[in-house]
Amino acid sequence: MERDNALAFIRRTGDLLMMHKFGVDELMTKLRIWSEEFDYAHEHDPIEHITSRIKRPEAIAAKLARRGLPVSPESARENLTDIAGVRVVCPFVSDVYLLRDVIRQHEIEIVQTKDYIAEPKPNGYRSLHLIIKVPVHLSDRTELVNVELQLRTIAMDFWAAVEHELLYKSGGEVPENFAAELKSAAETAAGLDAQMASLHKLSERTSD
Ligand code: 0O2
Repeated sequence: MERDNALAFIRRTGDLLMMHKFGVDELMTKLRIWSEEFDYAHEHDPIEHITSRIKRPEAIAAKLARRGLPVSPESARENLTDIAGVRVVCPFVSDVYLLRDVIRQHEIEIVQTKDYIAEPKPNGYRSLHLIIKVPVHLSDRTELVNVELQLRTIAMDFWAAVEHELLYKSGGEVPENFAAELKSAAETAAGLDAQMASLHKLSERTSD
């Protein structure tokens, strides 16, 4: 995209970005309430930590251009579902699905589910990805905002963060057995999750 068009696009994305920021704010509030409530009522907090990001206008424009779509805020609203992203990191795999069920219970529409825990990506990446419609209550109307919610365990998050760092640093040039080593590390992380789940069950039984 030439420079003038890029600048015009960035100037026109204000409303779009603000609405997605509100979507993230609403979802973060809900998640923080559930976190405190579970901790208080069940003595177990299913949320270890939460992060969020709003896609930068340059990244939005680049993604639309890559897909051969019109580069405009209207096109971004219509075609992209990951402008707002929230990542929830949980102690246990069971917490990931517990939070998914809480979302369902609240009748927050889940428009897409990618369960990379049940079916990891070929490189070993594991996480549960949901695209949800978060209601944002404005002063005169309610808008539904798409948010990409990624739910994963601490072990999955550790693997994903390091894999991202390694691939980013290597600029795509990776040694021959790199992919196999990374996949093996992902399997080790999955093993750790399974071990932690057993310990969790054991500790629940002993505290009954
Ligand atoms: P960022 O900066 O995290 O947003 P799509 O986004 O729909 O065009 P895709 O791959 O079908 O593409 O979406 P998917 O599978 O839901 O994954 C999107 C996001 O998941 C990525 O966002 C990453 O955050 C994360 N992700 C997916 N696969 C991997 C992986 O192999 N390794 C790591 N570390 N993260 C992954 P973005 O847009 O890449 O970046």
